[in-house]
Amino acid sequence: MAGKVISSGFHYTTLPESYVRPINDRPNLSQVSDFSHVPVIDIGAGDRRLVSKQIGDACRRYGFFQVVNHGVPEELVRKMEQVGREFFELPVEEKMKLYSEDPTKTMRLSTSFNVQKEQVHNWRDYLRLHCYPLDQYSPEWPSNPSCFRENVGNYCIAIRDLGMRILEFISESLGLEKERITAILGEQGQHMAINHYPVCPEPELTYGLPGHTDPNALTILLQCTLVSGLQVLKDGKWVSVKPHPNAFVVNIGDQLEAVSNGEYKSVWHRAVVNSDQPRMSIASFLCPCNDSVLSAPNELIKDGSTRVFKDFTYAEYYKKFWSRNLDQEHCLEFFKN
Ligand SMILES: O=C(O)CCC(=O)C(=O)O
Repeated sequence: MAGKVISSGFHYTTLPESYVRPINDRPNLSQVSDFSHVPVIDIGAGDRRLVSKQIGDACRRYGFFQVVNHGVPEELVRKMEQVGREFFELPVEEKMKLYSEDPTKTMRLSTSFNVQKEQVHNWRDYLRLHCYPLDQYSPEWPSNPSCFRENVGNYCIAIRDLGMRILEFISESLGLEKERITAILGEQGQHMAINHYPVCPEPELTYGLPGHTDPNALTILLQCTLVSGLQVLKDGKWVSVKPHPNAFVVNIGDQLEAVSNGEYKSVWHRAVVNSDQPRMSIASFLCPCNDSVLSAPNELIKDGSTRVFKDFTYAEYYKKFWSRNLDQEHCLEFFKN
């Protein structure tokens, strides 16, 4: 079992065979440009109409944006990063106590993406946590490092609040009442993936995470330590999203694409690795309530437009998502009318 995670302390000089992608499925890093146009939106600016317009434009054109002046205290972010780093520095035997390949588990350390389904592995270890309701889930989180639960819990509360504020802006940007989208999503769950990408001996041959879209509603990503790695598909080309100091990267997940009747896109993105330094990213996912029906509100079906997607529950969607490999066709395709 201990051989399964790559953050084992072992120093790799070549990439193990099971991580090597076929030639037509490699990151082609030299062809990736820096994305200078990632909208960076000051969401504390005060002018609600302007902020929701900027967010709406970003959702329509890119499916993602960065937010600054977001109200999440820097101290909370620093403590979250620190405890995430300390966790992955623990001895491998300690970490492996939490290892599982079962995606239905509410707390687990794992590796790659879906080890039991995929053909080629990804250069990533991750700690996946359910985070809401906090009182229900935090007692099962790692107790080592000792401040893990406190630091992660405080971060989760602040991120959830930020996510709800962003969803209100998104709702308004679609011309809907502020609470309309959150009402459709129901009592939302919250998950977190602390992604650790160790130094990779041959980054040209593999991915940290291959291209995928997110199955949830909204993702709030912290790119730690300002090491680049996130890339987004824009107009058919992969572009790098350079970390912006004190910013979170926000992207629309599949459920917001469905609820917006396809107006906002859940974009393909991926993580690449590098041979110089490890990288950590912390993804927080807001997920609709399991039995919420993800259906675009009638207000959005106008001027002769039709419903792009069938009605489905989040539980149905999530099951389908995890039954597949990550980089197959867009999971929403299965739910189109
Ligand atoms: O590490 C990153 O920048 C991307 C992470 C990601 O896409 C994910 O956790 O789903």
